[in-house]
Amino acid sequence: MEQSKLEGIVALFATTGTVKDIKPLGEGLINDTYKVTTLEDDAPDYVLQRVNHNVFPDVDMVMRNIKAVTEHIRGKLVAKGETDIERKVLRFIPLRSDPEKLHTIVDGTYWRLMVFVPNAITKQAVNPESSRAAGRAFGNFQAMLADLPIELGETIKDFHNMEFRLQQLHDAIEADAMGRVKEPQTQQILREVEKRAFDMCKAERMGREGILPKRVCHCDTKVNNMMFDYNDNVLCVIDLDTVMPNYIFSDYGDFLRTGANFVEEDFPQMKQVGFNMDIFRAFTEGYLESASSFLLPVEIENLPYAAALFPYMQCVRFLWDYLSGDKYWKSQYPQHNYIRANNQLHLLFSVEEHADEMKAFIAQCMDKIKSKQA
Ligand code: GN1
Ligand code: MG
Repeated sequence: MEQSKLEGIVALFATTGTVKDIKPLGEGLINDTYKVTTLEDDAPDYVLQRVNHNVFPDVDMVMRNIKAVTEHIRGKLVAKGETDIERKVLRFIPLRSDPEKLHTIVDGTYWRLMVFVPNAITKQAVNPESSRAAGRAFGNFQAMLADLPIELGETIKDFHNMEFRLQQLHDAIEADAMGRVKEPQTQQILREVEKRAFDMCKAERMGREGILPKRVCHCDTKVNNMMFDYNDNVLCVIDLDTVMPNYIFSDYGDFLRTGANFVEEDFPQMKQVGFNMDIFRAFTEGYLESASSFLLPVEIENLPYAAALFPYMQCVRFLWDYLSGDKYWKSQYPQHNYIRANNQLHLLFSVEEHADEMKAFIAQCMDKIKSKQA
């Protein structure tokens, strides 16, 4: 997009400083992101973002959620006497024309502006140390939001609803838009998916029975959705569009799906796909340290289920996109979404092999936490 047009959009927000330049930032596939650099040393730099309203149809709801969440977290940090708050929670800039509003619409596209977190980095991969920090940070994020006084909106309806994702897959099989259903490779994955379908929908059943609560979750707890300082400490959680009420399994499971896979989610050599127990142990320890204070026994008991659910769900979602014609995830070659689905299935196999070990480790962590409290 032209520089002058971007500058025009930035000018609608109540910024300080003079814009020096605006350049594309990051590799996000969903929103378009730019870094806005200012001339003055005492003025912050900013991040300008066009929100993809095909993926997030109700941008007003997204921004209402984000406002509630960031203000609540800021309040908690202030109350705790935290220093360096500007690096520990995102700050969105209101419009000059309306201090209550955090986004604007230009030619039918949606834009928002936030302060650029200085001296911070994102990571694509983690080691046990940063996984422990990430576990603590996501547990803390949920803990800080546990007493949010308003109910957040569901910015993508049924986003992590396993029954809905299976229905979507079944509809895609029925339609068979690409003629891919009959492929032996597709059939092989489908057999594995169907075998586990009932068990994997356990969360929805427990929800209906009233024994599993929804809480405020991040719902996209990928490694690269956190900012770290140069010493591997987590500063803050970013990419807040999907923050919504969900089962806590979302945040626990999706981190492990991305962080504990030995390879990237589209790596094509299935032999190298696998679940890294060192990452699992470190993340789980960190997460339980900050989240065990509010988690129910049913949530803790089912963490190994969560670790399996997310590779399974992502396998179903990638296969759905493969069968429907690769419309949701950008694919670089015709089999890309199939490879992604197969990769996630192999990750699931590996998680399943570690089920007993995970259970024992979680019990051990809880014993340690309880004996510290006693
Ligand atoms: C999408 O945009 P990104 O990469 O943060 C997707 C996640 C998937 C992920 C798989 C809104 O996340 O749910 O796990 O791709 N986000 C949305 O790579 O669908
Ligand atoms: Mg992201």
